[in-house]
Parts: sequence; structure tokens; C-alpha cells
Amino acid sequence: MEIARRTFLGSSLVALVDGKLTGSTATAADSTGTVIPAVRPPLVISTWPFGKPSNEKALEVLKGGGTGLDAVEQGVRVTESDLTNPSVGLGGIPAAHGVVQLDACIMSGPGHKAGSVAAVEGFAHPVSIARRVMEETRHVMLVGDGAQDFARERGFEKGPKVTPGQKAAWEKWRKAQAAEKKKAPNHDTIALLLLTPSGDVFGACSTSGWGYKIPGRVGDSPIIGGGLYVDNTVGGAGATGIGENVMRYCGSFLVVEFMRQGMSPVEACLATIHRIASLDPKGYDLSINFVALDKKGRYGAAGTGSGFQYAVSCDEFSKVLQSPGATAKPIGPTGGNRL
Ligand code: SD4
Repeated sequence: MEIARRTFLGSSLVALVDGKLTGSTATAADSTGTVIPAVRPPLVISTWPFGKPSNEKALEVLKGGGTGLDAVEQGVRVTESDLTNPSVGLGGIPAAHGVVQLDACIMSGPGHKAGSVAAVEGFAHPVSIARRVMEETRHVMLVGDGAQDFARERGFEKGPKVTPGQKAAWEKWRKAQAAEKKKAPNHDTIALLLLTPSGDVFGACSTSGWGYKIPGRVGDSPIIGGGLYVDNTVGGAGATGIGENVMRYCGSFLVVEFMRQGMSPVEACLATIHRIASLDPKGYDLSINFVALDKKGRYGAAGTGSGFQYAVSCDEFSKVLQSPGATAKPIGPTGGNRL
């Protein structure tokens, strides 16, 4: 307990550095005396450095007269379109049968609406399919064949079931596995949150999930309250990392609930990690990370280890920041979550 508290205080100092670097407009301090970074909305926050162009697209869409939903959807589509990204979209690492299965969701603070799809093969933009599930059905989530039929009927853009590069890597993996030299690949997610100038919160999340997963495996990313959660009276949170270690604890929901209790976004992300680590037999060895923003334009992130990077964009700046870690354990040389 004492170790966790010390780590918490130490970690929050990183948020102070972030606060100064970002030209924070906030002067308020959290319970540790740390200045909480905050900006005037529009504010977009997302996971990993590859979230930065997505953030910028979201701002552009909003400024061009798009809605908050248009902004988060179009933002996430930027990352989904990058076929060199091995973690999001059809450039992702396939499941064990050699085909990419995508998971995504979208949430609107106004109306508390959500849409989600999982294990979708051959479609380029699962986030857009999730939006149509939200807008055109009475359901929240469609999976597998049903989600694909739904997308096909609506003429959604198709794409390769796996890229040639990922197919070659998968063939190597399969041979190594046969020789019992299993190698676990990295995997990441884009979770993107938006606070609009009128104070509404939106979010979207998309991933190809755990590389070489059992076909049909679904992680936290399309699970409302797991990989993404938005409450228009409080703020929003999103997750990246090993979904199994997030979804068992309703991670993003918990971050939002901690913010409701008065914590700053970074405090809430850290408190969630401490809570999960206190319950999980693996302690902090979980490879999970959260981003969050609240209605006041405050933002923050935290990971179980040090070095999780996230992107923040607003009218004043657009940059990649380093989050505090609940432990000093480095996240890994590539910045991803190695299984
Ligand atoms: C999943 N959370 O499917 C996603 C993947 C991820 O860093 O974010 N990896 O479990």
C-alpha cells in the first residue's frame, strides 16, 4: 500500500511537467498538489503517438461543422486506414487462422448512446459500422457474421482479410509455433475522446486486438465500460493494453466513476490501475493503460508501467506526451504491450 502511494505521488509529478509543457490554462491542483493540465475545448485525447493525426482529423472535422460523432469517427478512421499499423485496421496482425478480426465501438455522451462490433473480417472501418449499429438498430453490439452481413448490406468499404506483409509474418509464426517457439507480438489500440466547445463528450475505439488470438476472441476495446466509456455529466476514458486485464474490471467505467468522485483524469487513471492491481493475482504485471478527459477540459493518462505515450490536441497545441506509470517498469522498447 505504501509503495503504491509513493509511486502515485512520484508519477503525478510527470503530469505536472506535462501541465507546464502544454501551456495549461488550469491552475487548480489535485490532491497531491500537482497542477492538473487543462485546456479550453475542443480537446481531443487518444492512445499512442499514432493517435496524433487522428486527433488532428477530429478537430478539423469539428471545425468544418461536423458533429462530435463525425469527429471521433473520422479521427479513428485515420488510424484504421493506415495499413502499416499492425494494431488497428486491416493492416493489423491476424488471428491464429491468418485473418484479421477487428473490434470497435463508439459512444455519444448526449443521449448516452453506444454502438459496437467485434470479430469483423474484411471491412476497413469497424468504427463506422459501430456507429451505424448505434444509429440504425435497437442494439448496441453485433459480432462476427452478423456484423459482416450488416456491413455488407450497407455497402461498407471492404479490404484485404490480411495484408501480404502480415500474412508472411503469420506464416513464420505458424511454423515457429509448430516448433514450439511461440513468439508473442505487440498489439495496441486507438481509443480517442473528444470534449466539444459546448461541453459534450464523445469517444471511439478500434483495434485488431491480440495478435494471433484464437479466432472469435474479443478484448476490451468494443466493450462499453471496458475499453471505452463516456458519461456526458463527467467525462470519458479509454484503454489500451491487454484487454483481458481491463474488461474483467470495467476499467474505463471505473476511471469515469473516479472522476465523478472528484479525482482529476490522471488521478482517476492511476487509481483505477491501483484498484485493478490490488485485486489481480498478477499485481501490476498487467500491461494496461488509460487515457481520460473531463468536462472541465482536464486530461491525463497512466499505465501500469512507465512510458505509455498518448496524444493530446486542442486549439493551442497538438503533441505526444508521456504518461506517468504506476510502477517504474518500462513498457518495452517499441512502446507497445508485449504479451
Ligand atoms: C485488446 N486492448 O484487444 C486491445 C489491444 C490493445 O495494446 O490495446 N493492445 O486487448
